[in-house]
Amino acid sequence: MSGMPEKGRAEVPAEVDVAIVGAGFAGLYLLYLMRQHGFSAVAIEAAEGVGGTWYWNRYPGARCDIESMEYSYQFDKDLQQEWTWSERYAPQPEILAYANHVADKHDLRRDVCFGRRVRSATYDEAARRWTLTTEQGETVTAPFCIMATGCLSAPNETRFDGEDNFRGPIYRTSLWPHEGVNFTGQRVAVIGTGSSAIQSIPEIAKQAAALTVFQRTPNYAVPAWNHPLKPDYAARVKADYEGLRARQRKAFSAAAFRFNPDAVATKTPPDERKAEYERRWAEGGLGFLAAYTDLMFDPQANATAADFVRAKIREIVDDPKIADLLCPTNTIGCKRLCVDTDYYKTYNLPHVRLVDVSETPIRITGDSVMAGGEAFPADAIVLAIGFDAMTGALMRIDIQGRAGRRLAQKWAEGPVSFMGLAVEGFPNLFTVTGPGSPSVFTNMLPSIEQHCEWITECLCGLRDAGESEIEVRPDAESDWQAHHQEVAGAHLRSGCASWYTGENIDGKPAVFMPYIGGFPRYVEACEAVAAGGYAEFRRG
Ligand code: FAD
Ligand code: N01
Repeated sequence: MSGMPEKGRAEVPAEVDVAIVGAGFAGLYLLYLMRQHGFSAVAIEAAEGVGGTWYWNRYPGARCDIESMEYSYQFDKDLQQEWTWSERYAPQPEILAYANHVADKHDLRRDVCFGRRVRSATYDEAARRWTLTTEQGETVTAPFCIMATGCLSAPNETRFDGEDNFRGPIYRTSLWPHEGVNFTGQRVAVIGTGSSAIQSIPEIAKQAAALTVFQRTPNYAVPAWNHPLKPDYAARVKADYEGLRARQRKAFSAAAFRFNPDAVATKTPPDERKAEYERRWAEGGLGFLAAYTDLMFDPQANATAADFVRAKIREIVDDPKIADLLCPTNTIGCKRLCVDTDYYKTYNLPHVRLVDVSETPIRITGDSVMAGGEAFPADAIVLAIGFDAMTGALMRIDIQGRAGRRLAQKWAEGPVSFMGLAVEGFPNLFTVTGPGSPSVFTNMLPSIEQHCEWITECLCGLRDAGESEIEVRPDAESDWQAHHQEVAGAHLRSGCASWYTGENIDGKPAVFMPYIGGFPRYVEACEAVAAGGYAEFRRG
């Protein structure tokens, strides 16, 4: 089922109550909620199937790095009980199968128009309606529009000098061929060393005759220790799924990592601290950074964790020069921490090479990748160069709000929004996990569910009040923006160039985009807005 075009709604309807863009986990849940609450809705999706991230990112080794029992919907309690995850971290095909299962179970596909990319969305102030137009020229109008377009769905479109001359195939991890790729016997070049590269490199190395990895900046990775999920563990979780979900809700990142709420790295004796890092390393996963409360606030504390991981890299990698190259020097956790399976070990293989491109840009010729004046022959190239994150998918749609004002103009200096949910000047438009919300700093499934439910409640409230328009007030938006930037300033995560700041994309303004105040604090703020009758919004 996962690779096949799926049957959806054949025609884009002329009118609905709610027009949704995207049919990933957010779009699917929105469709479900709209139906439950008596709104007609359609989701317009560029892909030929549901699943979003998990539809597009089919590269070898792709899997989640939030444990599968947690990286799942909680709105359907039966689904929670009936679905069986096979591994601690579910592989991409299984997550895609899960998205398809949800779509089938709730008969959602009949309201998804697949294979249509929304090109523009325009608000008609007099009619109080949005008109969405697809690349094929179809249109749908609706009083409300919800962008469920994803934080990591717009591939980085950087073009390398000479790319068009290359005679072999060039693959992108974010647009991987559905039929898969067999690299057996080939010389493969991988560009990038972020999470996608770190997951795919060990798998590609298993097939390729020669693998050359081009690294601009090394990344920290902690082991996944992925394993088949033990049935008794799954049964224990299922016996008290509500308990796990409650722990998630209270957790900073909406994932039930083992937090040490009172532990401070700089006040812990070095031996004890090392023992704690060893325990976390042995457990595996992103919970490594939950060891101490000061790790992401105090550079000295952070350095203790960074030193520990660097020592591990040096232990694993045989060649000290390669180990040096692989050791990051920046703050650990500043860029997204990666979770790996045999990543560092892969560099001990005789047919795997690491090339430092931190000083010289890459150039591509007919049969090679050039770096530092040297040619590295390749039969195939894999671009693992990431995404135009958080704003990319939105900015690729020509969104025009009140008085023809464009979102691209409003966000020319970086995104400004109210809690990543609404934007002043764009009435009746909502964004799911938009910039200014915790989104990518959390287990995304609970964040997505929380946004979809908040938006639904808001729409129901409007309908009950006989109102047809809602728009966030400028002062509420700027207050949130100020709070968002203030919180960011205190956090080490905002201190380096990354896709969180947009600096991975040439010309993109450097603004720290996701909200780093934590999931519980954010949810509380959202609930206060609803409880206060949406005083932050103009309604009518
Ligand atoms: P998406 O899944 O991105 O779906 C958005 C959909 O909108 C896409 O299908 C896209 O085609 C469609 N779309 C966008 N623009 C248009 C348009 N103009 N017209 C029509 N359709 C459009 N998060 C975690 O919490 N844990 C993880 O372990 C994790 N692993 C990840 C691994 C990878 C490789 C990546 C890339 C991301 C990962 N994420 C993870 C983040 C992941 O994106 C979210 O968890 C989640 O899948 C997002 O769901 P979504 O529905 O919001 O967006
Ligand atoms: O992208 P990235 P990603 N020349 O931006 C390099 C999620 N995710 O797809 O760091 C040379 O992290 C770039 O170098 P630099 C997760 O949230 C999760 O890997 O900019 N190199 C970097 O090394 C993640 O954070 C999983 O110097 C160039 C790499 O390409 C997010 O998605 C798996 C270059 C891009 O890394 C994005 O991850 C996958 C150039 N011109 C993704 N341009 C899980 O494990 C870019 N690079 C769950």
